[in-house]
Order: sequence, then structure tokens, then C-alpha cells
Amino acid sequence: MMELRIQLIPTGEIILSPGKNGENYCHGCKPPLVLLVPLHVVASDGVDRVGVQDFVLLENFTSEAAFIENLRKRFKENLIYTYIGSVLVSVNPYKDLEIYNKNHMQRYRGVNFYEVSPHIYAVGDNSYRSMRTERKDQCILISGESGAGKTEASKKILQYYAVTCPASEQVQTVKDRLLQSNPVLEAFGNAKTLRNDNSSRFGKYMDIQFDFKGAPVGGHIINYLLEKSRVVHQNHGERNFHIFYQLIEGGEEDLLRGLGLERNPQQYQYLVKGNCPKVSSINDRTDWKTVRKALTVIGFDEDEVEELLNIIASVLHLGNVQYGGEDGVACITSDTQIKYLARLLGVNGTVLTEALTHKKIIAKGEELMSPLNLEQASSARDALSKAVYGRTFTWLVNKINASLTYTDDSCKHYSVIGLLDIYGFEVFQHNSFEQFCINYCNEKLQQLFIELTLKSEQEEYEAEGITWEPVQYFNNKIICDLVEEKFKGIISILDEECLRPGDASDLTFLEKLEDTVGGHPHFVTHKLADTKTRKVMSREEFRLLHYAGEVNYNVNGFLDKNNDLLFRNLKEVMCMSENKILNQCFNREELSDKKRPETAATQFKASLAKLMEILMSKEPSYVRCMKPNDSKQAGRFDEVLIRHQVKYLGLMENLRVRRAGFAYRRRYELFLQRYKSLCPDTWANWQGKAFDGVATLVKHLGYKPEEYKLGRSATHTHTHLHSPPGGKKYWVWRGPATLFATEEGLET
Ligand code: AD9
Ligand code: MG
Repeated sequence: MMELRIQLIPTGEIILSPGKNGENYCHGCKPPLVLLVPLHVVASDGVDRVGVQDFVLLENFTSEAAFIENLRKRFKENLIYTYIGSVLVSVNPYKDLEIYNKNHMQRYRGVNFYEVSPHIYAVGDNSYRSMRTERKDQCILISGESGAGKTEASKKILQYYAVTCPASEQVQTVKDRLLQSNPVLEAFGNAKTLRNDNSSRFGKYMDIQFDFKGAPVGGHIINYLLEKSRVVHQNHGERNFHIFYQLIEGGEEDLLRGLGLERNPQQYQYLVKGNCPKVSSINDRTDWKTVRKALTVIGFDEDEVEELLNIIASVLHLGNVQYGGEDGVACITSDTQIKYLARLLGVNGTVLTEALTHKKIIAKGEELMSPLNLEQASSARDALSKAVYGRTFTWLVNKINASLTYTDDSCKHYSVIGLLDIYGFEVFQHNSFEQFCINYCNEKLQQLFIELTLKSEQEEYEAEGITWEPVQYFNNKIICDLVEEKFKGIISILDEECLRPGDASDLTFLEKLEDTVGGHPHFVTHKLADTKTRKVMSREEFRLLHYAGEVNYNVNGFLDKNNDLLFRNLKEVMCMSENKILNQCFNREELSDKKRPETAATQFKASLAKLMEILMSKEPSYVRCMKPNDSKQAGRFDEVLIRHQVKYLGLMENLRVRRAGFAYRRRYELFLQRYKSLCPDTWANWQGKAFDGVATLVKHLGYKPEEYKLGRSATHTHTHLHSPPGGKKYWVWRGPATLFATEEGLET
């Protein structure tokens, strides 16, 4: 066995002998001033195989090559987690590692961040302890491109809370429901893409609510823009949402017979487009069993499950509705599907047939049914499938939320930890409206990261009057503005074309973009491109130079997808449905609403703005996920791909700011309250100002002036995202000299 020598490095963090529950007060005894952390493990032959577990300890911290080498070394040793201060960097191992069992969970419970090796559990535990000790809501933001491991990370955190938090019988039910919401939402909202076999096709923000004892007592999920177009179309090598295959592969004979389904996905038009019915990493049959069980745990009764499955089967039948007809007038060629649909949806078959082939128009106060041509009828059918599936998905989220609602009135005040797991940045050969929205969302998250870590950190030093050498970073605000600015942003221009009567089309949208944002440094079209770029762009595309890379978007379908319209008569049919779920999804009020509904992109923009507000009101922690290769292979570390991610995730800038910065900061009152017992002058009731108390305390502890800084006093009015309520801010700054005291403090 290889012998390891562990070097212990003091971090400079003041820790009072941590207790089991994270309550680390210890009266009477003199606690250690520095925490010794096993940060650097060297084999007995002197070869450093595992690198440093916090990048701030890298000797050559400005070198990208050294950064990547450290990641590579650790990845080869299955050490997929590394810190940049409090930010966790994670590299997807693409294999199961033995680091997620209950023993591991216990190891991280109530233990300070730097005391144990980096882990997703440490992030979860740190947020949990901050929430409990400081009574501040937390959020954990997990970012990274598609397939980097965000969803897995968020599930691991949830499992950690489920296992380690206190539980009563009632709490156990909540824990079970929180956990079981995952397989259900993944079945309906995830799909196999070229980037990821279990790709999230919706964004998810989940609040976990904790009572004053720290037990999870409720939850709430907000979902963002489901990629509905997948219901009717999949690119080659991709699949529709998992639930369709699970039902067909796993559903019992009787069930399938009742739903009129055959056990063969190839029979269904909506499942054949990607030519990929089976995926080696997915077992639809066992997943079906998991989902069925999960629905029961969440509280679905048999009737609701039946109605839900009736809807899923109906979507497949709708996809098989075929049109024929002469003189361009569409008619349905066989009434087999209509019979199933009428029964499963509880609607009148004749009315449904008419609605699938006609459009209701109102002329001179009179209602007329105008026949659709083949193309129009197919897109009306697809619009119905998308609407039915999309609204059912939202219903499902609401249903889960109802089952997670905190009902105990005895304690209305709870604290929250939010988990954000949203679709990652993605680039395909063909990118459409969906990729545009997904990548815009990732720009917003990157912007938030910049605001909260890079920009705000530097502004804070300036405001606090602390000498500081600014670090350069790329601020992607310019790209967010390009997409979302009022009047001149891409979304505004798209909406304008959607509302313009007459000859508006996807191509006129492209022309308008060229006229309005043609000169923008992050925008290119075929017409505006240099010769080299022109070769790789079609005339129907625009290219955005995202923070994470260049993406060409094909404008085909942008207007339709943004309008997201469903003919009125199809809505009317759905309003008459006897299916109780659909009845809640389609209501008559929307029929009488004369106002045009907001476009998909504008709704998405508004929901992202709200999300940013939610996240900014909480104390954030970051997990930055990376993908080691594009072939989903274990053990392969593609340096080019990693370098690209290190660059666009801004990890080098993050490290530089962190290295130069002051890692530990607290408001004076909190700091004093927590550590006053370390000094005889502050031990008892300190009567003076908190600032003076802290100054006395740190002097007594023997800290040298260069090791900490005291921020400006209460007079300064600089508002900040993290400002405590009341606007007064007192900070204690701990200096880099202590944090990086690597040489003197070495013990072997
Ligand atoms: V997307 O933006 O939703 O397309 P994610 O969510 O970033 O993407 P996901 O968590 O789904 O990626 O991870 C992709 C796959 O990588 C998983 O299905 C696992 O097979 C694999 N993975 C990710 N993280 C881990 C891990 N910690 N351990 C083992 C992992 N395998
Ligand atoms: Mg995901």
C-alpha cells in the first residue's frame, strides 16, 4: 500500500473546537486558533499525485496550465471535487464513485468546510449550518454545460439533507416526497439528447423549507420553460421525454390495452423522429417502476394516475393522427386515433375532429369554421400536443408543490435553502429557439455569478476602504443586454415581428436583427460575417458570441415558437374535457380573455428576472460543474474541453480574486457574539461598540495588522447585495497573509 504523508496547513480560520452539531462553542477551555486541515497529500516517494484540494494553495496560481494540471491529477485519482475558496469545482467522473454513502454523509455533518476533503456534501452542510446559525436563507447555484453533472449534484445535496437532518414521522414524509419528486419530474421533463442521456429539458428551482429545529418540513418548486417542441420533434440520436418510453416498455399489459398502446415505440410518430428508441444507459422498464412508486409516495391516488397516463397516451395517439385530403383541404384519414382520443380525453370525437381540421374565425360578428390545409392542420395538431403536455407538466409541478406544502401552523417561520438546477449551456449542429432561451438563461446565471463574486467582491473592498489591486474579468452583461434590452434587444425585436400583421416571417425577423443589432460585437449573420465565418453559417442563421462560446441559431420556427399559439377551437375542446387534470389545465376564463398572451420569450425573460431576485435575496454558494469529455466516458480527461470550460466559467478570475482577497468576513456584532469568549475583556458582557470589541478581541488573539482588516464603520452607505437589513454594515476582514500561510505553519 502506498504510504501517504499529509501536510497540515493552518487556514487561519478561527474555530472553536467544532461540536457534533456544528455548535462549536466551548466554554472554559482554550480553543485552537487555527484549524489544521489536511490539504496536501504527498506520497512517500515524494510525488504529488493528488494536487491541492483548494486552488488558492496552488503555488503558481495565475497559471491556467497549473490549474488544469491540478484538476487532471485529482481527476485521475477519482478526486472530482476541488475548491476555489468556498466555490466547489466538480468534474463529472462518468462512473459511480464510493463517496456518496451514509458514512460519507456523516463525515461531513456539522464539520467545518476546510476540515474535510472537498465534497458536494460539504457545500450542502455549509449552507445548512449558515442557515441555522445566521438565520439567513441560502441558495446553492449549480452551473455548467449540458452533461456536466448539475442534476446529479442537486440530487446528492437533497439526499444529504434527507439523511442527515433531524426527522420526526411527519418530516420523514416530507423527506420522502422531496426525494421522490425527482424521478417524477425527470420522467416528464428530462430526455436523451446528444449531450446527455438524462438531459434536463426544463429549469428547476427548489426551495427546501426547514423549521427552527433544522428539520425539512416542506418544499416548493418553480419550473422554467419546458422544451415542449421535443414532444413533436426530436433531432437524430435524441429521444422524446422519458415517460413515453417508460410507459410503453414498463406499463402492464392491461394498462397498455386500456390506453390503446402497443409495446413498441417505433409505432408512434412522436417517438421515431430521433431514431433512438433505446439508450444503453437507461432502463425504461425499471424506471417505470420507480416512477409509479414515486407518484404514490407524492400522494397521487389511482384516479389521478389514470388520468395522467390517459394524457400521456393521448399525446402519442395525437401524433399518429394522419391527414390526407384534396384541394389542399385537410381531413383525417382514419378515425382509429380519434376514437382513442375521445375516450381518453373525455371529449366528443366529432368536435375534436372538426377542431383538428378547421380554424374558427369571427367575421362580422359571426363565427365561421375555415378549413385548414395539410400543413396548417399538422401544425394545429402538434400545437395541441405541445399545449397538452406542457400544461400537464406545470400541473404536475403544482401537484408536487401541494404535497410539499408546509401545513404545521405552530411554526410559521421557516428558513430556506434553494437549489437551482437549470439546463446547461448547449451547442448543437442545429440550434433553434430552445437553445437560444437555454443559453440566454445561462448568460443570466453567469451574470449573477459575476455580480455576486467578482464584481461585488471588488466593489466591496473599494467601499470598505481596503487597498486592493483590481482583477480583470470578462463581464457578460453586454450579451445579456443584447438579448433582453427593451426595444433594441433580440427578444423585443422578435416580439415585434410576432405582433406585426402582414408579411412578418422568420426571415424578416433576421433582417430586422441585422438592422438593429448588426453592429453589436457579439452578433454576426451570414451577411455581416467575414469570409471565414460565412463558410460555416447559413443565410438563415444568426450567431451569438456567448460567454461560453459561439452559437449559430437557425431562425426557422422562431416566430411560431415564440407565439406559441393554440387555435381557439382546440382550446374550447380541451375546456370541455372530462379529464380532471386537463380540466384544470384549460379553463374557460382564458377563452374570454381578449388580451394577447405574452410571448414565450417574454414570459421566460420575466421568470428569469424573478429568479434573479429570489437568488439575490439569499446567501449563495456555488458549484461549478465541468464535463471531462464529449463522449460520456469514464477516465478520459480532454484537456482542450476542460480548458474551454475553465475559461468561460471564469475560474481563473475567480481564483485571482479569491487569492488576493479576504476569505473570512463577518459583521462585527456576529463576530463578537461568536468569539467573545476567547478574550477576558470581551468574555462577559461587552458594553462598548461592537467594532471596538472586535478590535480588542483580535489584538488579544495576537493577529498581526496585515492579517486582518477592519472595514469602514456604519457611516458608509454603499448598498450591496449582501447588505444585512437596516443598511448598517460592519465587517471584519481576515487577511491573505493568514489564509495563505503555507510555509511557516507546515507540519508534517
Ligand atoms: V443538463 O444541462 O440537464 O443536459 P447536467 O444536469 O449538468 O446536464 P447530469 O447531472 O444529468 O448533467 O449528468 C449527466 C450524467 O453524468 C449523469 O446521468 C451521470 O451518468 C453522470 N454523472 C454526473 N455526475 C456524476 C457523479 N457525481 N457521479 C457519477 C455522474 N456520475
Ligand atoms: Mg440536468
